[in-house]
Amino acid sequence: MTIGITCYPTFGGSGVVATELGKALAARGHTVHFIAYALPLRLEHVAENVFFHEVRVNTYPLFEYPPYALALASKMIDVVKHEGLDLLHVHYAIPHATSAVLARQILDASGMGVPVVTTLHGTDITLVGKDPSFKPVVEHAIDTSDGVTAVSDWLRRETYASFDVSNEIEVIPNFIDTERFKRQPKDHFKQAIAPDGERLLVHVSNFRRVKRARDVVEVFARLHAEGAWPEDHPRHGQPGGVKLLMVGDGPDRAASELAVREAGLWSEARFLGKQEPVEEILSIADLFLMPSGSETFGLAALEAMACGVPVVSSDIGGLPELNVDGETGFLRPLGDVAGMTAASRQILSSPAIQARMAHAARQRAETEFELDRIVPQYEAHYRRVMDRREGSA
Ligand code: GMT
Repeated sequence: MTIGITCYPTFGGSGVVATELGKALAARGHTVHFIAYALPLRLEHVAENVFFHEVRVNTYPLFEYPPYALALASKMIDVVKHEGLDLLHVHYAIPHATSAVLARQILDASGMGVPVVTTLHGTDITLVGKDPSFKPVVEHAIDTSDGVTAVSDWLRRETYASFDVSNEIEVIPNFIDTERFKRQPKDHFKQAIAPDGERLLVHVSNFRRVKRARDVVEVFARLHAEGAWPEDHPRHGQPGGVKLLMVGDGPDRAASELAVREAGLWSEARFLGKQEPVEEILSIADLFLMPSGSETFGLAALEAMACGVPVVSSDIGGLPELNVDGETGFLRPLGDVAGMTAASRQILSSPAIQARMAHAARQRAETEFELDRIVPQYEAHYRRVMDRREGSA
């Protein structure tokens, strides 16, 4: 197949999923054309069957708001016509799905229309899309897409509950390359960060409010005060025993740093900023914290699990479909910092529990979310959508 993929190239999990999907499809012999306003971040390697088409929006004094959605639709039309695309797959409904159905409508007039698959990821449904300034347009884009997928069953249900749509939505979860994301021997790195055998708490996010990074700091401060040395450590029962690594950057980073300083724990924590490859950091982690206020799937937690790291997360959104309470980590109610602290201490202070959950986390990533298991679900979805459209022509 020759597939066009549109995504946000620089921010967020939807861009990562779209880019990794495109790379995986190319590795399976398909030709992939990325259409976006910048080169997707993880599209670092050149391949003979992967192409990138940049969408440029001309500025004009009249345009206080450059019409990106229209420039994108025009570029889609151009790529469909000249590269012979079989299908357009857009990630994140706003405005990508609308641009794609517009492009298809224009191409249909000359018999060149291709099916449009829309994948719903997150705030396109849970936040931004619900706003009255977008809602009717999002509903139209979902209902007129030829295929719609959502990254969790929770997101599927939420879409039906919040929007007046009737199109079928197939759940295809996020996926992970377990060859890349696996625990690597990084003992020297761990020794440098935690020289006295402290346990390592890791958080990876874009530090938007919704990630609740300050809850991470609060859990860390409580653990530190109450002591999180493992039960086989000579200092078990004393304060300390835990270090914090904060990975990523965004609006809440400064406030989180301040909270660490105010807690007097600056020497026990490190804010590393944006990091690639994150799997090297996850390889020295003992626990991953994701106290998010909203999370349709939780790709960062899946990356941690693939690296054999148990997860303590909130129990909202799609997280219970990923993190199994008492097995791969613990789920606690949103904002329950005390509960998350107790759950974290249970894992960090018992080497046996930590090892059992680390193993279960890796197993779950491998058996349920491995790339080779999920990518064929997209291929099958594409085939169904193409057959349906051919049948109705
Ligand atoms: O919607 C967002 O806040 C960002 C969004 C994105 O499109 O990058 O992230 C979402 O998509 C990821 C990939 O499907 C999911 O793993 C994340 O859970 C989800 N983020 C939120 O729901 C906050």
